[in-house]
Amino acid sequence: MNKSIIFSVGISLIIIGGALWLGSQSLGGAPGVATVVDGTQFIDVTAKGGYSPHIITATAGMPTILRVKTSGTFDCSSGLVIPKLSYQKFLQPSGTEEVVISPDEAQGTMQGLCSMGMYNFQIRFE
Ligand SMILES: [Cu+2]
Repeated sequence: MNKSIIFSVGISLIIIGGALWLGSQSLGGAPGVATVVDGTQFIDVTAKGGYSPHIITATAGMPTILRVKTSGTFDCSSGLVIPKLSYQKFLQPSGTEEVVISPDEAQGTMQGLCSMGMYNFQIRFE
C-alpha cells in the first residue's frame, strides 16, 4: 500500500474517533451524584427529550429514592421503564415522580429507559 493512502486512512480514523468521543461527551452532560439526607440517598433525574444526567453514581446497599422530574415533557421520555424494578409508568407532563429503591435493589448498574428504549440513563451503585 502506498504511504499517502495509509496516512489519509490514519487521519480519517482520528477524525472519526474524535467525533465519536465528542458525541458521547455531549450526551446528557456531566455525570451526576446522589445526595444523602438523613441516611437516604436521593437521585435526581430530569426527563425531557432524554434523561439528564445520563450516568449517576450512588452508594450501593443504601435506601434510595429516585426523583424523576418532568417539565413540559411530551416526548417519550415520560414513559419511564426500569427493568430491574419491574417499574413502568407514564409520568405527568410536569411534576416529580418518586421511585423507591430498597437497599437490596440498590446494587450494581440500574438502567432506566424510555418506553421505546431509545433514551436511557444509568445509576451505578458502587
Ligand atoms: Cu423513546
